[in-house]
Amino acid sequence: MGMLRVTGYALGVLFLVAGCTSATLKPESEAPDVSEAEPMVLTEMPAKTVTPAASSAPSVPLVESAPAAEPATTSPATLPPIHIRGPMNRPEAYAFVEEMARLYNFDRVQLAKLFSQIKPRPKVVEAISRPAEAQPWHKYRPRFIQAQRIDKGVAFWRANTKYFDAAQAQFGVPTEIVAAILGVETLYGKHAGGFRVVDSLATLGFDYAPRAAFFRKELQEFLILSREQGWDPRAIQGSYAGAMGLGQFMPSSYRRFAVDFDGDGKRDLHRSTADAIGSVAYYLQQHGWGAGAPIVTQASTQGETYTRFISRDFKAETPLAEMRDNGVTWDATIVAERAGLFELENTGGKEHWLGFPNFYAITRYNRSVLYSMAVYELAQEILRGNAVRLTESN
Ligand SMILES: [Ca+2]
Repeated sequence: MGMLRVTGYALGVLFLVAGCTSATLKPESEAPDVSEAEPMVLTEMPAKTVTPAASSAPSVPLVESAPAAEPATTSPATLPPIHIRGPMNRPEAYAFVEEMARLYNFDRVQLAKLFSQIKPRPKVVEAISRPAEAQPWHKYRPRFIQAQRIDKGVAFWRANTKYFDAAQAQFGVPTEIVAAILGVETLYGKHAGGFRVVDSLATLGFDYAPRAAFFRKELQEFLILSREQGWDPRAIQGSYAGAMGLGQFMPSSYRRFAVDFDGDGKRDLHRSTADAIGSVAYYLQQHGWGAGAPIVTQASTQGETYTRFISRDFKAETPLAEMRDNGVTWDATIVAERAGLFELENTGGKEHWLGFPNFYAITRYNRSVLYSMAVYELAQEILRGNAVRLTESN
């Protein structure tokens, strides 16, 4: 989740660069014609077709290093060969499909058809290689703390009060925080991403070595999620990194944290605003959000020993007494036991801030203090904007 979206403009470019190689690597005479128009809902194989390997293969070989053998030799002898056409006709893709069949009982012939329709997108590798979080705070901040995002946030709050109130009551997460996350992620659903999730995840899983294991795991999760939800996996869109819906949930998070908050029996983060609101609140609660607890506050520092608390990997685990003993001071009215210290490069120079466990919970959404700070500040602006509207309407 997080900054995982690009403009629709980029999409046209990607179609042009997609898949124009390796069409002739495999004999195609036995492969059935692949129709993109034909509906595809992933099905589970009857249990008896599962090979004995299923019960003894807990470890999942997801890393790029070991090249898989040709499909004819990886397929158990009792199963007919499968054929993947087009750019995904490569050993790692065959190995992935066989593994999905073995571990999760997918129909390998059906998955081979799906893989024949995957269009790798080299642009998503470029996009993920230059994250917004590489900027200093004073350049990052204006991307999200803007009048349009604040005004739309206030309107979004007022249009969905019923669900925000219910989410706050049930999960303890304030409305403005949930609204700000949806605002930062997708401008309240306006920019939920125009990439086919299966294309993005396959591209990153097979052609982006630094995080190949992560994205192959997400591709697995996406296929399982598609089967659980009854989706045609080719019809699901998301960000260039495979994040879906108003709150930009990655497939694994969708499976674990999406909730049906409007009671229609479906967990629909693409179309249901209520489900998105409830799911973001539930996600934060499950990552340690404490109702009414502090989030973040600016601090002052003296001396040098406080620098030991600053690390790239933010955690809110240092006892505040220890902070105080090392020259850190802050708003004395705040009641908390532990926090993490981080720095922001602002226009006036370096600032120090204390993030509490609730701030840490926001970083579980996107592991960046810049991201979490943007969420916090946008939330405060939405809160103020809503208060003004309430005053005006009375
Ligand atoms: Ca629902």
